[in-house]
Amino acid sequence: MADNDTSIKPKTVTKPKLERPKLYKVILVNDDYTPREFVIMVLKAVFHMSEETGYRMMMTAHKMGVCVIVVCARDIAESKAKEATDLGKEAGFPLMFMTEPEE
Ligand code: TYC
Repeated sequence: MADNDTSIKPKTVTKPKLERPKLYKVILVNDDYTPREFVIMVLKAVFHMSEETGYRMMMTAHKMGVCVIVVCARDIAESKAKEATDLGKEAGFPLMFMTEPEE
C-alpha cells in the first residue's frame, strides 16, 4: 500500500430526531345548566386554581362558549378532563371538559 493511499470517508453526523411530544389543551365548555359556583369549585379542585382565576375562567367560558384551562401532555390533559367532567356528571350536571391537540 502506498503511503498516500488514504481513504477519505465522509464523516456523517446523524442528528437523533427527538420529536417533541404534542401538547394538548384542556377546554372548558359552557352549558346552560351547571351552576357558576359549581364550575369554580371543580376548577379549584382539579386544576388547583384560586377562586379569582376559577371565576375568570368560568366567566370566559360562560361568555365566549369555551375557555382553555391548561396546556400539558396528552395523558395528563385527558385524565384531568375526565376527572373534572366526572365531577359534574356525579352531581347531575352536563359540565364538559374537552381535550384538543395544540397546533
Ligand atoms: N352558563 C352557566 C350558567 O349560567 C355557568 C357555566 C359557565 C357553565 C361555564 C359551564 O363551562 C361553564 N349557570
